[in-house]
Amino acid sequence: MLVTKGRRRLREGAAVALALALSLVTGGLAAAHAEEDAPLPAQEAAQAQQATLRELADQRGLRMGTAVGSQYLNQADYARTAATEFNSVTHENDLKWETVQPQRGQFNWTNADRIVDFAQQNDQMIHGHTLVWHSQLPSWVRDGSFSEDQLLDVMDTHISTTVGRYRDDIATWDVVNEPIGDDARFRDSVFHRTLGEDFIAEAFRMADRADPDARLFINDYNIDGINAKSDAYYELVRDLLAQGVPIDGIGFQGHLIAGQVPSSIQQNIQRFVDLGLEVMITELDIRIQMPATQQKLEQQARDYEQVVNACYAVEGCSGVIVWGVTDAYSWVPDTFEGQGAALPIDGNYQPKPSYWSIHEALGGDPGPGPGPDPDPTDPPSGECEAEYTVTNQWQGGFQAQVTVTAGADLTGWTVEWAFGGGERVSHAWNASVTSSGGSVTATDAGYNGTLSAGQSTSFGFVGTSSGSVSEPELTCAGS
Ligand code: 9MR
Repeated sequence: MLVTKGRRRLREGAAVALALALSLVTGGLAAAHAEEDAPLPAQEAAQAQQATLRELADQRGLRMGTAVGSQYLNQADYARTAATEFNSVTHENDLKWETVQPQRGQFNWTNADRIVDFAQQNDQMIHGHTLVWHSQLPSWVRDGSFSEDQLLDVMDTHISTTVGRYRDDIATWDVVNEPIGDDARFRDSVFHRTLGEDFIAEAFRMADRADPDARLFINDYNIDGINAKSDAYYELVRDLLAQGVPIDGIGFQGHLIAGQVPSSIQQNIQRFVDLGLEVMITELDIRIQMPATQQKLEQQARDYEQVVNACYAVEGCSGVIVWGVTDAYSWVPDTFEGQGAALPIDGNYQPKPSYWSIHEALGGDPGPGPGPDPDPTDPPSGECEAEYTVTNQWQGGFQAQVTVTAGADLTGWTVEWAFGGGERVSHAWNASVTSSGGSVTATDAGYNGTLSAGQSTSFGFVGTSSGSVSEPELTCAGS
């Protein structure tokens, strides 16, 4: 592995956001904060207090980001939701070449700065998007008829000025975006036509010179699962690393379709991590053929859960960025006729089932559904109950999730089981897991130990199997 630069994980400030306001389940996300001071009956208030996605992600040191448009930041619901639910922002369009340098040498930072200021006011990370891309490229570059040296100079000016300006503000960058097409070959662009594939290495070197501390990513769509295009990226980044090119990560954009999440996503993340790269899901949305029925929204929730769990299961996948704050402003309906509802938060800032499946995957409450009934008037009869679900399976391995529901107010819990078919836990999250042979003991991870009667939390793990994968009997004890 040839990653030579220091790894800059989450920014300190953004990871310490535990004092953020709590949101209310019932009133929607933004409305919740507007009503923060309104009196509530005690029991209702206890039920209503939920950690935000941001708080849960901060507790686990993960990125939970969103794409943001500067034109919406003056809307209170939008700004409040972007700030409270996410610990990272990405400029959806405002940092692209055509916006920042529409004419040669004329830089305009107005909209880009608004988002940087917003992120700083809210102690959020920024994932910089994007420096070299064939699209949203001004015509003076696209049609410029530059020589090799001239184009390198044009790229260097753009990259060094942009990265240099935000050197203290932006810690991770999509340096090159979408250089390979769905045919798994280099995409035609002014950069590739003029410089060949070397334009990629050159762009990374330029960004590294402008900010040697920044973590530099290559980014694309349709590379979430193992396929010809992600294979081409695997070869490409392996070559770049072998040449000593300063590349730190790969972004899987994750523009997906409900019901069609690639089953190999976790293995695919793992193989890039094994090369020494950081993986991030950079632009997640999962679109639905409209109208969005409850059934489709629940399918979408399972899909979000699959993607985020695939990331959380691999050490080296640093988190997830969803491509928009609310369905109201998603790019999807404008691009795919008849499709939409692709984000976890709807057009009225209400949490959707997919919001809750992410919430649960992060160790929070599963919300009103899908998942076990969280109705606190009907808690299990003992101290707690645990439900075991195999969420993914492949040759030699599987992934499982266990949901613990409290029957009484608890300050900690322990779940035990014995595997019947030679399975073993290899890597767990949201619980501390010890094994002796096939006997497993899982205790809460501290932050998810306190549950009131009827409340649930989940943990998960990746396991190995030598044959069948069974669903064992669980016992759950509280403290
Ligand atoms: O969401 C962006 C949309 O508003 C723009 O019109 C579009 C222009 O190409 O770009 C969208 O964002 C893209 C991102 O920058 C790169 N990956 C694909 C995203 C969706 O098209």
